[in-house]
Amino acid sequence: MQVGREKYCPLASIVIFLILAHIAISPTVSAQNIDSGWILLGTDPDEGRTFDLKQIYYKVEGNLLYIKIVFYRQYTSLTTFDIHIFLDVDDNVDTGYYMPNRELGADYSLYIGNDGYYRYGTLSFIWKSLGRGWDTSNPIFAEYEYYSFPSDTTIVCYDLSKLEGVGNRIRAIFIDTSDYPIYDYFPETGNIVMELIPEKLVEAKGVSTSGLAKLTLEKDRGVLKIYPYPWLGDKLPYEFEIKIISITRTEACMIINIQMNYNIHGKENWLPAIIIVDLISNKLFLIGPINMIGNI
Ligand SMILES: [Ca+2]
Ligand SMILES: [Ca+2]
Repeated sequence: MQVGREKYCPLASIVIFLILAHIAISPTVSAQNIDSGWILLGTDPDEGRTFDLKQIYYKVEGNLLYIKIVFYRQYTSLTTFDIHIFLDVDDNVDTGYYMPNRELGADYSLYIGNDGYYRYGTLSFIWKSLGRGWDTSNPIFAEYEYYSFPSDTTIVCYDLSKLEGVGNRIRAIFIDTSDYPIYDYFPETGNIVMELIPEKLVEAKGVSTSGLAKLTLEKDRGVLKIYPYPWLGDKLPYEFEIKIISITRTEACMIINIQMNYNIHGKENWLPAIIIVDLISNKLFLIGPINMIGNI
């Protein structure tokens, strides 16, 4: 495929400056916005334990991971229930605390209830894995915690940027240890996955330096279509493949480093580019071999 020669657009640097300035002054979303957006990880049967895991939910907002646990029976104090959650944040069984038969290498463990109350006077905390043991000298604390007496629900929220090695998904095992030594596990076997990045990342329509543009990004790849002849509608677009290299998320924006196949005469020619998604104004900016401004 042949494409026209692109000119470097100095507007791009101005756009980056304006976006970064905007990000710096954007207010953050309240961490206490806990009423919507939950994803149900699963429902566990009532196995007759004192509280007993019933439903586990999670959601991701920017760098914040929320976890909500619902019991079959209500608790009336923090000293009576005790939840342990093992988190494989790099999705790599070879790093962290190895859990046999679970295909899980737990890089962190999250404690909710009795352990938090007695050790730190909090609802919850996280310890990092040292391989065989845990780094008890550097606990990580929640950004937001919810409990109530009596209640069948508890919520914790952690800043993922405080954890090392976080990738696109977290594998986890939830254990209600309140009836020690008889445990209630979720899931019963294997592990459960919390996806941090949705399958469909973002879609935008707008204008580029070569015509109308449509950008579609999935979790690790995407495509940019340029329509140089608007009178043909969506016919005969130029298509550029995209590989997603890294995604940095905040409450206000996503900064996505990509490689774009700027193919000339049918030869592969991968070049770096950057996409900035302004989540406040729902605008998208692509700065690379082809520039684009669009609405998401
Ligand atoms: Ca259960
Ligand atoms: Ca791991």
